[in-house]
Amino acid sequence: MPSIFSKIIAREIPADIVYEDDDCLAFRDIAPKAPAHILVIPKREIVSLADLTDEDEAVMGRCVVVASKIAAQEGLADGYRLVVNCGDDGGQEVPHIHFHLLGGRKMTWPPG
Ligand code: D5M
Repeated sequence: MPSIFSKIIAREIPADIVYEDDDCLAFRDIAPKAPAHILVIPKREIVSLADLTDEDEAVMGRCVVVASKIAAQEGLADGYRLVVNCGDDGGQEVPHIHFHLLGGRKMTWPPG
């Protein structure tokens, strides 16, 4: 089932895109929770971590490498956090798997 992120991939709705390749897209979160808050997504429609299969291994690995490169581009030399929310208890709202890249401030632990 296409989500709002599929519409961003298709350029049907606008987004502040910071990176794109054949497999991944990254754009700024519309409701940032940190000075830098970027979402990195596979273009493939995967709902959540709970839906991953062996075929998704390469694209998910690619998303992590992309997040690392973006963090460097954003100047997050003091560190950052890469988060995936999964399902209701995990706080996932958009049913298209995504990494939250958060940085630019000191993070707290544990998350709420
Ligand atoms: O996080 C879903 C995230 O997606 C949340 O931080 C807001 C963000 N979001 C929702 N719609 C948009 C658009 N249109 N552009 C950019 N960012 C968006 P979750 O982990 O599912 O709770």
